[in-house]
Amino acid sequence: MSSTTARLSRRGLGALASLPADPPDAAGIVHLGLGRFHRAHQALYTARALELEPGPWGIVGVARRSRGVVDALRAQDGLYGVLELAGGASAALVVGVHRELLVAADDPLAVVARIADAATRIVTLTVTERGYSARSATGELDVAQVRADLAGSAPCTTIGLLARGLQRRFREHGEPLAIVSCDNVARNGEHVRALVGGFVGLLADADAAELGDWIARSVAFPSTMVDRIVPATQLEHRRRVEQLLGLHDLAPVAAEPFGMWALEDRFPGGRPCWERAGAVFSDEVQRYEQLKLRLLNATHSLIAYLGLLAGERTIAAAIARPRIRAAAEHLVHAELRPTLDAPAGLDVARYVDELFARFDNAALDHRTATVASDGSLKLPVRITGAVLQLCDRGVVPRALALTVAAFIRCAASPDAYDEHALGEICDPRRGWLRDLERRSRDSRELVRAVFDADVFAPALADATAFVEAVAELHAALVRGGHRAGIEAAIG
Ligand code: CS2
Repeated sequence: MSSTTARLSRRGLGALASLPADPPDAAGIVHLGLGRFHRAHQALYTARALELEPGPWGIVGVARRSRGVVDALRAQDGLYGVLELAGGASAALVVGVHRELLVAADDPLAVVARIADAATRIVTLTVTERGYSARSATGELDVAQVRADLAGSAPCTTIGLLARGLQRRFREHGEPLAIVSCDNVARNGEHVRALVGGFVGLLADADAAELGDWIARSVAFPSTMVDRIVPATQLEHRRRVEQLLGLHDLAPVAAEPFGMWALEDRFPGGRPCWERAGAVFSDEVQRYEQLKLRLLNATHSLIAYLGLLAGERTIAAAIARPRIRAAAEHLVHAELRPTLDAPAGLDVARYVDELFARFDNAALDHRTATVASDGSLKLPVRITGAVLQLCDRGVVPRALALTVAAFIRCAASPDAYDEHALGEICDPRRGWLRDLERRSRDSRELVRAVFDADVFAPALADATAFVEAVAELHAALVRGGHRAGIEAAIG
């Protein structure tokens, strides 16, 4: 990349247009989690909506810890490029919808103050499955993770920041607010409501009960389904953005052209006209969410784990292997589709065709190790409902069992795939899984121990036939790698 190219900035934009054209003059939205997904999804929907209908909706972007992205965006007047990659074609646009940028770890009380500010009407979140301080098996608040926030005044967890921000809001003026999770968590609105409620219920403050009542009356937690594949930004993506913009961008994001956002329309303080930017307001968000978490995310996980075992670095390369494709198609058509109630008007067959074309998008360079990371938090959300539904009908879903077996194989066994070439999987349970594998005599013992721990819901541990299928398929993966696993699962 050329070091002589001018830096992206409002002044340097020249003939390039940014979206929206004018910098936001108010900040009605606080967003926690300034990662790539936010920048390529809600921030872009907001920028497009503002372009079509101006309003008091700039974003205060809050990174949890990462000073890098905040420094980069500050240096560029909040601007960044979004690179859309469609097969051979690519296009870049400049987005500038952030009005202020903060790092929560450096200045938690400023974040609390912004959430409490009467001008803030919406708080959105993309903090990943990890960011909710919840137990994966039950979804309940993991009190150990928020203990310091319960005791102190400068919170360091998302739930602590939200609860302390609401407390101050309640004490200062009591204006209503919407808190909107945009993470891949089932019934994400309800989930955050319960976690914030759990935190407030443990506060020792004299007004804690009144605060709880006020939250019930004045804070909405609409559920949402978010969708857009946003890979880690690779050097090639950066080069392309620089070529297309003619400016050097320190914080570009690359994304597929596809995007989808379904939300419940409960915004007591108002909202941008996101529907004009393509979002869908619906009473069937749970159906959208289920469809997406199962068809896209569960299948993504299967492709990622089998891909690692097959030595593939990217999702597109993994799904290009006929056996892996067959396993993914079996999972989608034979196991997941029969568990879904599609939202009215959504053509599932078309969605699935488009889904496989999205997985095939090689320009994204979407890494298998990225999708495979945090499986101990992702898989419970992605597979549990479908497995239980199918087991209730007397069917043992073998491709879902293969997904879990391949996760355990990749995360627990140091020799399962070439970490050096393909990248390490990050997972909060990785050390524990490795230790468990060392101590287990065989696949059966290992898999049983995983289900008996608090990773998956207890109901899954009771689905004996499913657990046995996972153990059998894990043994096949150990014996003959991904081929033997797929063969044993679907023939
Ligand atoms: C992926 C998701 O990394 C993963 O686990 O399955 O990030 C996926 O790309 C998005 O949910 C797509 O909307």
